[in-house]
Amino acid sequence: MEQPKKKDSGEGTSKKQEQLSQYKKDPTNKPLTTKQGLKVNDTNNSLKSGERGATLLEDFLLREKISSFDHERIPERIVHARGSGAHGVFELYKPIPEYTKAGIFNDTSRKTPVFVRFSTVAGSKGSPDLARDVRGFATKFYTDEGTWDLVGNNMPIFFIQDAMKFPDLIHSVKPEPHREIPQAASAHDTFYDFVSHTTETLHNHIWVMSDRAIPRSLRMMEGFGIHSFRMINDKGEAHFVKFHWKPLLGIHSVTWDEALKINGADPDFHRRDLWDAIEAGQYPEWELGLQLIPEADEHKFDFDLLDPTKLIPEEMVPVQTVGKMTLNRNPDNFFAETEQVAFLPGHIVPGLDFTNDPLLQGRLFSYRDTQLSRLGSINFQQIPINKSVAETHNNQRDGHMQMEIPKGKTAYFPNSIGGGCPHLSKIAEGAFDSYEERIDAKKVRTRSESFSDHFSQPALFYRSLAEWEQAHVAAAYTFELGKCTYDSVKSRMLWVINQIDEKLAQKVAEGLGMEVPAKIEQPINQAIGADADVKKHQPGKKKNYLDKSPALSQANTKFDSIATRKVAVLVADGFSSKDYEKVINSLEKEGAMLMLVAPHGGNVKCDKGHDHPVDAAINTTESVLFDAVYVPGGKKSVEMLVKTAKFTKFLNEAFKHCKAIAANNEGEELIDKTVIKAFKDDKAVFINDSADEFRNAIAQHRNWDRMAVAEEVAV
Ligand code: HDD
Repeated sequence: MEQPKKKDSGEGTSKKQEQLSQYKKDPTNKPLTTKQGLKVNDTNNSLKSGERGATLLEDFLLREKISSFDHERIPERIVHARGSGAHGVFELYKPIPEYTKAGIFNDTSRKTPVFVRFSTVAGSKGSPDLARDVRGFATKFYTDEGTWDLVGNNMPIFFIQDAMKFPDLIHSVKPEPHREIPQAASAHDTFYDFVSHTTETLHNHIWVMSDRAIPRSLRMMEGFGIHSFRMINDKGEAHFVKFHWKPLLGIHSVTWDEALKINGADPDFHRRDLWDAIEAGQYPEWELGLQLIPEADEHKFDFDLLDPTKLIPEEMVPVQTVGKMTLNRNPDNFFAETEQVAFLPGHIVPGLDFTNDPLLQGRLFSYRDTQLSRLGSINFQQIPINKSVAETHNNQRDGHMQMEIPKGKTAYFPNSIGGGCPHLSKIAEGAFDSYEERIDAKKVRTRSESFSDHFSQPALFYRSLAEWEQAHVAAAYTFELGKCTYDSVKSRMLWVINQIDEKLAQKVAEGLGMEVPAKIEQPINQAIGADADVKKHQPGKKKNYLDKSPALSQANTKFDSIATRKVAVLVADGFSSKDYEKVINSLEKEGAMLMLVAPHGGNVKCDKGHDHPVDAAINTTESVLFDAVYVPGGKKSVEMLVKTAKFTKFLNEAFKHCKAIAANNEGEELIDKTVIKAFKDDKAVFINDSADEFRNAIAQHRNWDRMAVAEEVAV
């Protein structure tokens, strides 16, 4: 397959890339050495006393090699262990000095280097990519004023309101401790036991039941900073701000049936997809959007801006687009970069600040703490991927793996022996100063009553979805609860879902073969301290301050591009080169990736006798790895395809997953062997139609109108 021309990868063009290049090592034409630089003559045999003799302790080559190997692993992240990263750049569209003095938001000529790590939350490092889960979306901006980390997710809210509950949440969703089952899955008793008792989780939870939890690509999902942060201008005035990443390719997902199958066919599906797109020069892009709220409007909403389980509907506060991020370079080494990168919500720059969101406040402690056990030293910020591009000087000293050589006699402040250096900076010179927020309160261990509305926003989300999306949510609840074994847990969940939407609860109850309970025995929300007035903290009655928020539905995303869409072309020897070229010319010029799937590997010959390299032999691939399927004509080719059952399965499955399917001339004979025969008038099935129509259907991502019949297809 011809690859689109690779754009400039940006290598060496940013301060960060220049800095990283000092640490890179290339073994080409270099001798193998020990870690201390000795050239090695034999790395296959240990030193022995005699040919068949015992190995000698003296063998430092053996000891160094084995010992280094023994210590290759570091603890995986307790959450977000499975991840994929990429380098890129952030560019500002327009300065916003009225909101913030941060350099990154004031200088449109800057190309701020970034490193982004996407992740799943619950699974281990080697877990499959298509788990039903939240996706982490963490961005490290290497700004001239210091590193800023925006450590967000692909959903705009979080499960819990107070960091104190984070270990409970994570312990409930992780594999159950007695037998370490299930891996990378929320569908088990302990998670639903927790969720059903902790109704603040419901909003994030219903997002996880939606298609947002099974993205088609990391490049096709939104990102959110979640918390309300603060932007501060040079007059010291503050605005609350919520950060949004909007993917230029739109927000698209796979179906649950596909997700399950992709996890078997290619557990690295998302990681590979991100890597391949960047290698092909099809750089993923997101626009950065801001929702800004003047400090004076803090209490104007029906919810609390400090509550991370609430979003601000875009229809109430529009998202202003201020810049664009492009990921244009794959890492050179997974461990050195993607594994060792350390994000800290506490990494901010002048012009930005935190709020009192109690989840954010706890995060400010947790991330630094976790890096100490994960990376092993207070010097983790000296690891190349974590190193600031702004110069660093301070009196913090020593520790494991100190990589720098701080000169001078003094390591304290104030000093006169060292000339008072490193010296303090004035705020006008760019020093960080915290926003002067007035706090005058009693010290209390409690939850604000303004956080107790747990049902309004999950209901708003559900109401805002298209019918097909709602059907997916119902199926997801039914699947997840169907995997639970405690009736008490399932019943409590049904009561809780009923508070969101009665018809939804009814549908799930039918799937479980249970009744929706009219009431529950104990108070649901036990997330408050034992002495607290539990009644006071029961979730309040659902409010309706906005009927629908269209921005929440994937039905309203972008459907204009077919860039990077993978189209399987089913061929055998003798396929029609005329048919093939017509389609390939139309789709490839817009960046779609056509891949030849044939009965065998190697080459296939078209009817003109030319060899075409096969991208995948049918026994090594599955239709779930593609976005659309095309069958060109060619008598001999189609006769061969018809004989191989896997091609029929391939098409049936693509049909089941509502994908665009096209065939020309004899290609129709293969279609006639599949369920598609009865659905040739489907709006995403094209028999001898124009390549443009096929293109438009691919851009639509899926034909969800097909869903009802597609569900009946048994593959
Ligand atoms: Fe967290 C990692 C996102 C709440 C404690 N978190 C981590 C990562 C992401 C998030 C994307 C992976 C970063 C990477 O790629 O290395 N976490 C969130 C979001 C939250 C959130 C969006 C809520 C809005 N997290 C949260 C709380 C706590 C933590 C409340 C603890 C009190 N998170 C961690 C951690 C991790 C982490 C244990 C594991 C690895 C790491 O930090 O570096 O400290």
